Amino acid sequence: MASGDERRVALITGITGQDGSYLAEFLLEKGYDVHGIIRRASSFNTARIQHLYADPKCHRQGKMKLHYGDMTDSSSLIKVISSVQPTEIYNLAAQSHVMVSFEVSEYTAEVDAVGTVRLLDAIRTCGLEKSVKFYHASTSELYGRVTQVPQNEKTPFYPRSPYACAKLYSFWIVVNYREAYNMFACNGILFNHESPRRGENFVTRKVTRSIAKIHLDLQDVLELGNLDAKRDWGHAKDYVEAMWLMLQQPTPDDYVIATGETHSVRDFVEAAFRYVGRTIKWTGEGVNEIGQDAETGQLLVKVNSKYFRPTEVDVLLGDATKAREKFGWKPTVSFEDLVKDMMDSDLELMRKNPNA
Ligand code: NDP
Ligand code: GDR
Repeated sequence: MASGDERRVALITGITGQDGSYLAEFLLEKGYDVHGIIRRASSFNTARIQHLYADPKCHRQGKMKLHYGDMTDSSSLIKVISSVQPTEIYNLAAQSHVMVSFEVSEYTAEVDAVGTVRLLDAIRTCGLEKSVKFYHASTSELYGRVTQVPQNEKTPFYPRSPYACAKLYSFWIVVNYREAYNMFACNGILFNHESPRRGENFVTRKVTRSIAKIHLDLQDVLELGNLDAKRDWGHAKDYVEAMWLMLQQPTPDDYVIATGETHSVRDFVEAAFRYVGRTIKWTGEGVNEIGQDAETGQLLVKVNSKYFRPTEVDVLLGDATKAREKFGWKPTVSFEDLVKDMMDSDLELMRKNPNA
């Protein structure tokens, strides 16, 4: 595509995921034609974008189109890129669960590491490397065993999981293709971001789902792993805007996106219980720790060693000064409001469908 192309055509890998769904909404709102790559699955995997697909403005007028493909299949990536001729590509597809990456380490590397270079090479095969703008979903997990708090773009990496090792490769291949082929390619080093659309087995969503169920007498106890891990949790809606902003800058670069606040898993649990009017009293230590209702003594939280990771990331706290100074990005949703948004959504979900 010639430079000076005025079309606004985005291709999103991972469009069915938490971030992909918010990003698709955001780009459609901005007037983009949005294309997404979806995987074949034995049951529907488009729940998060169903509302967009059903919207006549998006689907029937051709503003949003889905294409089958897979990050492990170069030919599908080439076919989609060649037919869509995107002006921006957002690479969000990944096996994104850190704990699961210890179980399926080779597959995680295939998708999260080799998948990225497949996609970059597909862009080159289609002759779009001079025109397309490329965003890659990098991660605070790269900081792993913490050497510096807070973490910024200059903090050394020390990955602590097969997921983080795969994402480390992707980070550097994006930098390398930027330097080698002059591609407009950016890494967004995003710290944890959550929402009512967060996958059910990430800790925040697991907590809000379980507490909603406990509140409605649909579940007895919440079982968790390491309560002392600390994360810098923001809202996914804020973070997809940062992805887009990176691609609107005059030159490509890598940016940390974070709130600049950190909270432990324990803090999150306490805040979510507080939202439904309960205070937790903790007793015991390590795998023997429990959380009880401070008034009634009811057992509410148990630690289960099966949720502990072989190697843990203890504390993440991001410094997003560069993104703020370069393009004015800052988070709009506080920790308490994030908890509220997720709790409200899960309470409503469980009231409507107790088996959810
Ligand atoms: P999700 O797990 O919600 O979504 C992942 C997406 O990738 C899904 O659409 C999934 O499809 C797709 N996918 C997985 N494997 C493949 C494959 N082999 N081929 C094609 N598509 C595939 O992740 P998030 O939305 O939370 O995160 C988006 C990206 O950002 C990921 O790369 C993640 O690693 C990264 N990231 C996330 C952070 C966060 O806090 N959320 C922080 C930093 C980085 P399906 O629906 O079919 O499973
Ligand atoms: P994380 O998110 O590993 O930071 O990766 P997750 O929510 O899975 O874990 C956060 C912390 O909570 C602790 N924890 C538990 N985690 C889960 N999933 N389930 C539990 O029962 C539990 N109990 C305690 C974990 O040990 C950990 O310390 C997320 C993903 O979105 C990645 O794709 C992304 O790159 C990073 O965030 C930034």
